[in-house]
Amino acid sequence: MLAKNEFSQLKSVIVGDATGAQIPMLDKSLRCVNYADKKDLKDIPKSGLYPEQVIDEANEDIEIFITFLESQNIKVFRPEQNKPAYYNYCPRDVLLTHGEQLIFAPMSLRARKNEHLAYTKLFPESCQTTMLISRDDDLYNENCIGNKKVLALNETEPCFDAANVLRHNQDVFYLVSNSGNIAGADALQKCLGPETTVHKIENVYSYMHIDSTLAILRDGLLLVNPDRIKDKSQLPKVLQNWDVIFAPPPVDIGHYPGYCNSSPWVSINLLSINENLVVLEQRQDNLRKILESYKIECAMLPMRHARTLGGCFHCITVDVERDNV
Ligand code: DAV
Repeated sequence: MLAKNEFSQLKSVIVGDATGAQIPMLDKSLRCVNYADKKDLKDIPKSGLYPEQVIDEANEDIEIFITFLESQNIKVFRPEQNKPAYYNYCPRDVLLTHGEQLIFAPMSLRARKNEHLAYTKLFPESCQTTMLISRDDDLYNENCIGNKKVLALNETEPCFDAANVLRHNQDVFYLVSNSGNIAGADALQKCLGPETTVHKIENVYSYMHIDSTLAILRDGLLLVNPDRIKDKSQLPKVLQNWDVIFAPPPVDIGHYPGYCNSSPWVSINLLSINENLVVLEQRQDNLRKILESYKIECAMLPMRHARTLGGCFHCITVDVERDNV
């Protein structure tokens, strides 16, 4: 049984790899999905490998994280080493586990269309669904550039990154944003079947992914980004009676000059080992104190390039197996 929530005891996990991480050639998908906030082309980094220092330091931090996971008796899988067209740093963007299913998402960037191949050999083929799409030019809406009210993706075909999704057993939450359209939520609903409900979250955050906006800590307890969610009424109905922790202001861990793939709110991009233990970036002491007051212990580990590469402990993992309850 594959993981179907974000917090039951973790048994096995995929951890990403920064090796070979690169900025792909600028095309319409990259322009609209990753850089809608950059009006000026000169603010977009040139294509090519990330600086060696970034890759080496990210991999050093990943090794520390893996040592920690193994000390908790968690089995760790790694992406198959290939020459990624983008990167294998964030498996969370690529694949979604839910019960019997492992779904390779129809990802928003053209450069990521083969990224799932780094993971296909890890699992029996029988549980894998690959959602293929064309990513024609008409999928992307350049009016999103400089305008958060216009999303990067049209509705011409289903498109989403798996990191636009959080799971809570039979309820699945899907952020409609530059990296996930409504057609994508509908296609995911079809794929998961009638016993699971995909709840769309709209008009909350226009850019990439759900996991710097919300974290599900346990049944009935949610961590939210107060910059994006001010009030429970913005949440799907099934979450409105949950306890909500409004995250404290993030400690900005900075990024390598000229390379930035995420806001300081990657601070809440945590991985739950179980309901009482999460992994946080080591500088997020304010968040640690609040979580401890809810009896959630925090393993504080380094992830120096979380902002540079666009992912902290949630993004750089996929929880493959958890003790599902
Ligand atoms: O808040 O800038 C982080 C992306 C996480 N995959 C943000 C989005």
